[in-house]
Amino acid sequence: MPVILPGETELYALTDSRLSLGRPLEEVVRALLGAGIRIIQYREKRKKGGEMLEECRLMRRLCDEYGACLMVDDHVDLAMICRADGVHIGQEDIPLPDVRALTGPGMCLGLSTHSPEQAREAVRLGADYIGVGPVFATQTKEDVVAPVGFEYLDWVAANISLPFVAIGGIKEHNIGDVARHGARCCALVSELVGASDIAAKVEAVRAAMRAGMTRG
Ligand code: TZP
Ligand code: MG
Repeated sequence: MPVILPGETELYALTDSRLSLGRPLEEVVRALLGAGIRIIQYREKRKKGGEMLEECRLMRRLCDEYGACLMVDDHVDLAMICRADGVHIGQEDIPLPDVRALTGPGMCLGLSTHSPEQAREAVRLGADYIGVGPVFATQTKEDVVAPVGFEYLDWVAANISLPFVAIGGIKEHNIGDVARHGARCCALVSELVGASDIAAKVEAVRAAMRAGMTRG
C-alpha cells in the first residue's frame, strides 16, 4: 500500500483512548476509516508496550482493510514491528536521523515543529512531512508548547515545500480558518474520537474545511 503523504486536502485522525467516550479502539477506528479517513495515527501516552503493540497490530489490520495509512506516535519499535507506514516524532523524541537509521528510507517520518527554525531543520534532516502547531490552545496534549497561531502556519504555507499538517485545537468551527491559512491537511484528536457520532462529525468537519478553502 503506498504511503499517503499528507499533501492533499485531508483529515488526519489521531487516537486517544482517554477521549473516546469509553468505546473500544476497534469501534472508534472503524468509524473513522468508514467515514473515509485515510491517515490515522496511533497515539497513546500511558499504556504498556505490550498493549500498545496489540493495538497497533489491530490498527494495521483495519488500515489494510480500508486502504489507509497507519502512523505511530513516538514509538519507532512498535511502528516497525507492526509494519506501520510511518512514525511521527516530536522535538524532544529520538532525533529524526536516528529514527531514520532504524527504519530505512521506506518509512514516512513526520516531525512536529513550532517555529520557522524547526521547520527548516526538519527539511534539512529529511522529514517527509512536518506537523505545524499547536495552532490553537488544546487540553489534549500534556506539556504542550504555547499556541503558534496563524502566523507560523502562514509562514510554513509560504516557505516550506514539504507536506505539512496543522494540529492543535482544530474543530469543526475553526477548521475553515485553518484551511484559509493554507492548511491542506489537518490533524484532529478530541473533535473526532470524542464525537458521539464519529461519521457525522467527520462529514461536518470535512465540509467546513472545504467551505473555508473556497471562502475569500
Ligand atoms: N500535537 C500538538 S497539539 C496536539 C498534538 C498531538 C493535540 C491536539 O489535540 P486536539 O484534541 O485536536 O486539540
Ligand atoms: Mg512525541
